[in-house]
Amino acid sequence: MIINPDQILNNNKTDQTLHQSQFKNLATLLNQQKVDVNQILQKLADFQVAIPSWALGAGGTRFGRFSYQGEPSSLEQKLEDIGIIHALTKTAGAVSLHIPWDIPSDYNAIKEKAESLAIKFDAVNSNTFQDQPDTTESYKFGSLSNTAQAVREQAIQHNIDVINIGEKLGSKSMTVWLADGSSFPGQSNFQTALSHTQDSLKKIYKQLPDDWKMFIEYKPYEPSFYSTVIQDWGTSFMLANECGEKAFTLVDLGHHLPNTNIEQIVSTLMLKGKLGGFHFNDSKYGDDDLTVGSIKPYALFLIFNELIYGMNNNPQNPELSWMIDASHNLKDPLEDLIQSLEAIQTAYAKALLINQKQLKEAQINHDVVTCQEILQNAYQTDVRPLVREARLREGGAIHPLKNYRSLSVREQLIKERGKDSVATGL
Ligand code: PSV
Ligand code: MN
Repeated sequence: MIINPDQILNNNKTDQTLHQSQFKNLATLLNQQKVDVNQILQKLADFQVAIPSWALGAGGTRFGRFSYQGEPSSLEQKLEDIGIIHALTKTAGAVSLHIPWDIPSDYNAIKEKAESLAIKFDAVNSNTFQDQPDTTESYKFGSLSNTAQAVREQAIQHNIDVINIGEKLGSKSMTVWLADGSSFPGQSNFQTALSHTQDSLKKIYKQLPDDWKMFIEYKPYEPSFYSTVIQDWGTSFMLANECGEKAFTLVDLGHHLPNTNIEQIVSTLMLKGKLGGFHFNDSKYGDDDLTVGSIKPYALFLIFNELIYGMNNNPQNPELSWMIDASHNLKDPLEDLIQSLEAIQTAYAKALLINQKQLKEAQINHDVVTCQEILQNAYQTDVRPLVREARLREGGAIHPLKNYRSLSVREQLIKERGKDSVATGL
């Protein structure tokens, strides 16, 4: 299914009058505060988030998977789903592929399809956390860190294959996330595992094209429950430094122990020019992969505050690769992704309202109360009309979710693909 821009235009007509008056009120208020509204609108329009190819179907838990009907069963259909989200939100202009789940059979056809939907190929992800039918070695006891050389070599080669696939599609980065670790004390020698991982990453890095970046993702636990080789940002940062200037740390919001100050991690990495990628999701307890902003929207706002500070003050840090990395067990995956995109834009818009000059002054004066007031005034501003206006100016829907339902997208997809189609992924 492909959404015709006229359908969106038509639907917007019903919402236009109310939206215009809400936007006008907000713009007047912001102008009084000397906020450059047009600049914020442009920043919102420019902010594009990659959709992971594995988030278009229903995810599962270890207790079961309840399929969502009309799921995409080919890469082409996955791109079409992202095309739908992008047409409505104008924020999802990229896809992040996971190999081997998404190896194209016809590269030109896939590239053409993506181009026709205004979708770019963002970071490609390798997968050495599952065994594949055509491989000889097993990753049960690790991949790049495995004590067996043959396993490490197979995993290194897989990562190189991923780079080659990404190159054919026009990707410019790869993400390495390892499930490597141990579940019982004594099972693994920490130093050996880390050394092997470092050597393996260096071998992959050697094959990285000059204009590519490598993102190294960390995670404290799961699937390993005692130790994980790349457990935290410090380990990832160290490995990225060891590899070289094209290697960076990737922060996934769900990959922290409870109450970790993620905004401070972001800030440190940007100061050191080593934050490369970002995975959005939300969580209450662990790597819950819930809809962005559904649990801790204020934390997300604080993270955006640091990201904006870094983007404005740290030329040593590259442009970031943004991606949603969530899983949908109960909701329509496309509706969930639309909600996530809305939450990202909202948090970004609120953080853009922070008067950085005033904040700095208050910090220098040790005026703690004013510091808090500045942050909370921005956070408590209802920025939804700004987000809607940014979308509208790009030809998107004022209310993407409402449009999604009124266009009966899911019903259409079920008609086209059937009730039993299942997307690849976890
Ligand atoms: C691991 O939990 C992770 O966050 C990594 O980004 C993976 O590649 C992704 O989820 C999908 O498995
Ligand atoms: Mn992730």
